[in-house]
Amino acid sequence: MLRDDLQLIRKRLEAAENIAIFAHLMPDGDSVGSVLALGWALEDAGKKVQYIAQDPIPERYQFLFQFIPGGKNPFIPEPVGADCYVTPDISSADRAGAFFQEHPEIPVDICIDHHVSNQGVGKLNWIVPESPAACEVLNAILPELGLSFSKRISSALLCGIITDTNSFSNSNVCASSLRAAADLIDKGADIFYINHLAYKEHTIQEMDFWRVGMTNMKIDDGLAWSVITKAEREAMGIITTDDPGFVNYMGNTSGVKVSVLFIELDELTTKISWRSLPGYNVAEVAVCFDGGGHKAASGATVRGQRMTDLIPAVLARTKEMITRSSEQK
Ligand SMILES: [Mn+2]
Repeated sequence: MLRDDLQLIRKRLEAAENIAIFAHLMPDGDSVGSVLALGWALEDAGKKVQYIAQDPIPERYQFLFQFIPGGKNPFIPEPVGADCYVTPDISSADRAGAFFQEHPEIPVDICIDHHVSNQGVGKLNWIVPESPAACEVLNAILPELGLSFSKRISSALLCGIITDTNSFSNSNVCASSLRAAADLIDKGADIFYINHLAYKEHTIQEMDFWRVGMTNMKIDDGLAWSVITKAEREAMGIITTDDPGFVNYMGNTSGVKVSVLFIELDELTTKISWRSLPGYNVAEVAVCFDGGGHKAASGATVRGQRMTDLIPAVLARTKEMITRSSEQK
């Protein structure tokens, strides 16, 4: 990746008039934050922007909509008549939803990302795998794209950095993340407020999710894992398929190197999340199940198998990685 690529991205954005920016499926704080921040910066530069999300925006990130006049959710499921397609925080085109499969004639023009598994989703790509958040990547390049900051842009970027780093506690947090956060505070972002709403605060239903997750949790030789079934989610009245941070919490158990959470979405679809301590690469396990992500935080959505059939295979692969990595130490 050359610095020149940023100039090409800048020129492509400058040439566009109507830009569609995609959140990923099951959007998280980094996805919502990066889409809104880039969109708002482009609107400030006079562009028409379409905010695209196939899945609903979780309520915890909707506080960012207060920065929109009228406070209305700007996300729509599909773009209409855009002339430039941008995917921040998206490691493969299908993570944007069905749109690019249904419209093979439409390319992703620009991808700005931080996933190590990203092979280059866009015609133009700016991928910084060592960065803990797409919002941190965007924070670093906005000036070079000829775009400027505002209070709301800074707030959206800080939301993404806080949520993707678990409030600056992940192993991938580096000095640059803290410098980025400090700059964003200087530019008007309220760190207490954003941290509280986007990260710390949990609904009663989410607390229920943790309670059921704790009840189902098993600890097995450096591995903590748990399951939330569809029936349990329905009994709790949980509509979203989001994990409200429980997989991270399991990883705080003494002696645990890797935590895995299985969420049954329906009879034949399971969402898997992995978290790990440094030295244990869960991305390589996630890839075996058509997932992806980072060394310390990965995910996969497996279709066509019952969760009960899938769990032993996932645990075996994960344990194999733990054993191999422990031997290398
Ligand atoms: Mn991200």
